[in-house]
Amino acid sequence: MALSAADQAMVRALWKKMDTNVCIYATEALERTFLAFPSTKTYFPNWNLSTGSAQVKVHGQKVADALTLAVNQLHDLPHVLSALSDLHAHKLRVDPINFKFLDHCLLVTLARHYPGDFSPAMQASLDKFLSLVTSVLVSKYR
Ligand code: HNI
Repeated sequence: MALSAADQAMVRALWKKMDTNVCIYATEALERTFLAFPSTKTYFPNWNLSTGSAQVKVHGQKVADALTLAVNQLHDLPHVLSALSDLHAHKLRVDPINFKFLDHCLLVTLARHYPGDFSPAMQASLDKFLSLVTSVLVSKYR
């Protein structure tokens, strides 16, 4: 589903507020995902996935950068995320259900850190944004 102008404004406003902290929250979301949905850990064999892990932090930075890129190029997500889409579908073969788990944990993390901004409308806009990113990342499965 495409984001309305109001959705885009909501998402951009929160991203602006987060500034360079996006990586901290992406890392927390990954930590939550591994704890709340342990089956997600199978995609990272041999990693240290415990809370505070340096490996997860490095990965959180990569996920954060990808999401920030998406926020900055909302009009062109299929193009912007094309390589990541190939990676997750063809190489990593991440089952699409896992994206819902991570998206959920991203929402929980942002709600926790920005309670004053997390109105129902903000939640809906972020949910649409994450669903849109997910739909692109899983678009190449066949
Ligand atoms: Ni994902 C690698 C972004 C969801 C499993 N992932 C990446 C990279 C980015 C990225 C960026 C690094 C690519 C590179 O090094 O070239 N991943 C994203 C985004 C989402 C997402 C934006 C959704 C919001 N990834 C998921 C999910 C899983 C997942 C839900 C599985 C549970 N990703 C991986 C794995 C790798 C990965 C596994 C490879 C890690 C490595 O370095 O070996």
